[in-house]
Amino acid sequence: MPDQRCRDLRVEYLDQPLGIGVRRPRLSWTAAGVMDACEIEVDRADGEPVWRSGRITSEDGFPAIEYAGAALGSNRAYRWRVRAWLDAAAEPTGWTTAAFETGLLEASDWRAAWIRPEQEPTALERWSLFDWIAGKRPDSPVEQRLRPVRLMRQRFRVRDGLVRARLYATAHGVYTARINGRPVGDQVLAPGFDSYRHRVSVQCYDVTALLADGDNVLGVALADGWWAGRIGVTGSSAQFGAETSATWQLHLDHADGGTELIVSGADVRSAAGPWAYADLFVGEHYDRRRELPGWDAPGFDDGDWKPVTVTEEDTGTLRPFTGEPVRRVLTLPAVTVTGDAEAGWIADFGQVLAGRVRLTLRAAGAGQAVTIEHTEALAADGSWFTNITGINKEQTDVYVTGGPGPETYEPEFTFHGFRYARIRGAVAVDEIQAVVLSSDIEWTGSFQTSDTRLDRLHRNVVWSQRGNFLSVPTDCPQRERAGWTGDIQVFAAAATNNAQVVPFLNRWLANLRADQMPDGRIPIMSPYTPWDAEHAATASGIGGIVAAAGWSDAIALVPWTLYERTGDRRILAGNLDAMLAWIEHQSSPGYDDGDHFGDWLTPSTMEGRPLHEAIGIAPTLTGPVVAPMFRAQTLTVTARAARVLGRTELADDLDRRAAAVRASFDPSRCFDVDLQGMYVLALAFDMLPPPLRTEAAARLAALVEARGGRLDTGFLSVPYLLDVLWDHGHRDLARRVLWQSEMPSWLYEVDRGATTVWESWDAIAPDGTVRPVSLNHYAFGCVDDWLYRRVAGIQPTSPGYRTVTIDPDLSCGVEWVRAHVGTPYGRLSVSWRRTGGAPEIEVNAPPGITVTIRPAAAG
Ligand code: RAM
Repeated sequence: MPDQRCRDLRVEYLDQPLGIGVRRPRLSWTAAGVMDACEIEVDRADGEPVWRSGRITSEDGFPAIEYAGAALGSNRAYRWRVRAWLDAAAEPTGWTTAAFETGLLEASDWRAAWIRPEQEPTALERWSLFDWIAGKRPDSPVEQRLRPVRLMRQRFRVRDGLVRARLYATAHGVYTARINGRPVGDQVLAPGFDSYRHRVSVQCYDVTALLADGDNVLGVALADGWWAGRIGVTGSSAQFGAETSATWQLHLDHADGGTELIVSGADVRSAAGPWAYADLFVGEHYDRRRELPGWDAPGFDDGDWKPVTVTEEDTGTLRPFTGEPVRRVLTLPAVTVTGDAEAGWIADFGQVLAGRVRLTLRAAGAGQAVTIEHTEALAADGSWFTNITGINKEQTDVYVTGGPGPETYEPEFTFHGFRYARIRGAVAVDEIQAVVLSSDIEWTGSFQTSDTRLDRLHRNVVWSQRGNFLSVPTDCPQRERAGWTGDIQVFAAAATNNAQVVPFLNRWLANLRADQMPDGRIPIMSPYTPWDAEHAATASGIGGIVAAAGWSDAIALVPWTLYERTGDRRILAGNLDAMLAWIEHQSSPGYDDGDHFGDWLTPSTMEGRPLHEAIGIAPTLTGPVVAPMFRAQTLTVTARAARVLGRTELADDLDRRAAAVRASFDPSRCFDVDLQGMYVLALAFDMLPPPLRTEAAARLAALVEARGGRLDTGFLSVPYLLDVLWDHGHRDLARRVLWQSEMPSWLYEVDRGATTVWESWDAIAPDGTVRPVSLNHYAFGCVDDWLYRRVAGIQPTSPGYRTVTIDPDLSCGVEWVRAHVGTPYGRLSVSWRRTGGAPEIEVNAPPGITVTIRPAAAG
């Protein structure tokens, strides 16, 4: 008898998480058969039972249950176990056990104060979009404008009999914490990026093994990060505050039942350390000679360190961190190193990525400066060139050697978007690696075909997802690094195939809701900084946009996508009010004709024009058309959400409003603008009366043909292009667009050696000229969803893959495909092969999923 027990136990989608902040966590697993019922038991770690579910059935038959026992306490460890009744068997399976821990759930749990190490405030640098376009730059060098990372040190005693210790810590800034000389965990850039005015994530670390009986030291290094450093579209500094601070509390549990709390307070002392400065955008400057050995351990003399100031900063914004932290997820060796000591060594890591360089080097002695610059592309002739424009986007690290002999350096408080690094300095470099940083999400999908170009396209999308799922979903990891709502709106579906993105996107959605304005506006970026708001208020045109069609609609479309792929209604429930408030703003007079980004970066509107001029055309031309279309779509999607949540009257009302928007939509708007994207969206969002649909589809096909089978869609329409062509009988054209290798097209990028998805199709021109745009933007990578759905053929037909149609396009131009996705029931894999004779399709579906196999007819 095979082991039938439940596997892959998860709490809030995570494997044995610490410090969760949810009072009724979602417990889930995979089952070895169709689950008729299940039973769950949850105990405190000391054995005290808190929940006995008895035999229960789960909502919709998913192997997932929301905790419904006694209230969970703060900072508690729990064990839980589950067994299931499968395939109509009379007896349940055996039990499977896992664990989780809660964080600090109540505001009153936070006893510690915010403390501020002695510091000069960050230089206030406030730039506008206009300054960027005008090419303005700060007039003093970085060394004069940036300031040292602060070190903080707290001594405390631990009595014997310690059994469990949890450190809760966070910062207005970014920090690393160490106890007795050892790091408290492997997270980087904690606490991550949040809309700090509203919420600041608190990390929870298991530090039991780091503590000793008697004297202990907690050391915290604190840098500017997203709080005070240069960030965002404008590269302005101090967007949340000009001074950094931190707060922490260490909970100690003893064998005798006693507990103790060590909190950040006036006893902490501070000093500057080896970092002359550290900034997420500019880079960091580390001087090994200025290290203070032993500063984070007992026995160090901190007599000349300065006291810290206890501040009145709000602790009411603190929230337990949810999701996966940013970690070093991969290390890549340099593929080639060229150049010489004088001009600099250029390392090529063979891959555009987000992260930083780790160097092992030797110098003749102390005090040798080494600079590390970063770029995503070299010029056509192979010479050094940087594609990233903007203010404060230097991406340059400086390391000063500490002595002869090998030393290893990796920056700590910065990251860069790059493929190449140039290293200059009078040193011998023994080893060069790229350390890849990303939110450490669980990668649950794969896609492979007989065609290496299609595979490369898929891998490029995965790499862009990796590089831009870095604390929040960003547009790009080198230039703005901002949580642009439109970018994730178009990419969310593709993202779900590759990875379990719910925890990551749930935290971002919490930020997005927090950023929603009292009048219902959902900002174009989240986290939205106070400077973003101030800047928008004084700017005009694109720079003055606060909320926009297709961007702000992320509040409805992203949760809906997550629901479709997971069946988790809580995602809808948690966002419904925010959707409704957004709808009210969207319905206000003048919305459609306000400023929007429109079908952003539509290729034909950009051709032959300088970039700064070209980007304004699609917004003006297409903004007033896409606005009512997204208004209708968001009403429809919100109606669906309301219906799922049992709010039938509300759903009916929203449906009526959606129908009214569609009825009043003037189809001639699409025909007047006459761009592919307008027809695509009008058809995808059902904006046209039946007779005009065929006409619009025919016009779309004619436009694609007229451009030689090339797409001419911008950000908002590109996710729907291939589906719309396919659904309206233009299957061959959809295939042609996918396989197109002339610019603009996905495979053009692949043929030009792309290793990530580009912001703009012409980022590298046919003659090799590199344009000053990002090479790592996942938005156009939304086509990856088509690869899974149509090339592999995995099409969820009900929420959470309860029913799936396997409907691959066997005429898509490849001989075989192998793909899999993670579903709430477990891994669903499909492979098909076509070699002359009858096609073979193999599907491996976990129990609980109903699969229909229906390969698309050729044509
Ligand atoms: C660009 C960003 C992003 C886009 C906005 C409108 O600068 O990189 O991709 O959403 O502008």
